[in-house]
Amino acid sequence: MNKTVLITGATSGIGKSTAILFAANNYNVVLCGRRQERLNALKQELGKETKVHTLNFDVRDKAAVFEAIESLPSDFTDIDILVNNAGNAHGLDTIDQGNTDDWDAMLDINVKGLLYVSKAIIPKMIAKKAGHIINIGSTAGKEVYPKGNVYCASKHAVDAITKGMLMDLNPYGIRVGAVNPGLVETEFSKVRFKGDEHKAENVYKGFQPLKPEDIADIIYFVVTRPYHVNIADLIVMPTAQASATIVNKKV
Ligand code: NDP
Ligand code: 8X3
Repeated sequence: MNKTVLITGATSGIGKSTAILFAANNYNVVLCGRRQERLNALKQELGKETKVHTLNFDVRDKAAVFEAIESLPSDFTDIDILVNNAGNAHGLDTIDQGNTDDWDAMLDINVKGLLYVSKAIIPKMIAKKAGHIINIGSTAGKEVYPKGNVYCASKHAVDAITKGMLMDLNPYGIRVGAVNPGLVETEFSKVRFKGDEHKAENVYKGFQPLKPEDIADIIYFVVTRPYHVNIADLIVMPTAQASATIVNKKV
């Protein structure tokens, strides 16, 4: 029987590439996000290859998260793999200049949203004593960079939550790990800079950033190791990047 993967933030970037790769490998896929047109389009595309279900909810909305997971049709309730990927940076400001709505968004989406989705799915994994949770952290969860303050805090929280999940779910044979990317060219910077395409493009100029497909490949690798192998933590950066602030740009 095909395994089922639920991916949050599947309408764009890393989540979308991950959905495409898992569908191509015959996993049943649950696509989550808020942009319905994108969910529909991806369902149409991937539905040619595998079973696909879409869930439209905002991870910040606790009730909506639980309702959405409860609404899964029987073909999709048995979730083998959860990819907690939904998230973004909002703004890039010094702590004194930071916008409190941006702070709320980052902590509510990247931290609390990840917790709500996990809380809705973990009991099902505990009941069957099986499952695999991949949290998408960041190099921003391993180090702090200027003006990154609250985004870095949110990803440090993901790092801590991943470690806690690993410990707490250990008795049930559930695998838990984080994939922590450096600079990946997605809509991430467009969201961070509130639609300013010029600022967003500049982030990835002068070097070869990671592509979302690179991260999807790694997630797929992590998931397809033999059961006794759990990749608990993994950092991946473009070759041109050595840390959050050291990028070998040729411009
Ligand atoms: P994108 O902006 O391309 O994708 C973000 C995804 O998250 C979208 O599918 C979006 O869907 C979803 N999302 C955002 N907010 C919400 C919300 N409130 N409720 C539900 N879904 C939401 O960025 P990436 O693919 O780059 O980001 C994916 C993850 O990777 C994030 O956790 C990010 O922090 C992390 N990351 C990214 C890096 C990068 O350089 N790009 C590096 C390291 C980590 P929709 O808008 O339809 O809801
Ligand atoms: C995304 C990578 O360096 O923009 O998490 O914070 S960075």
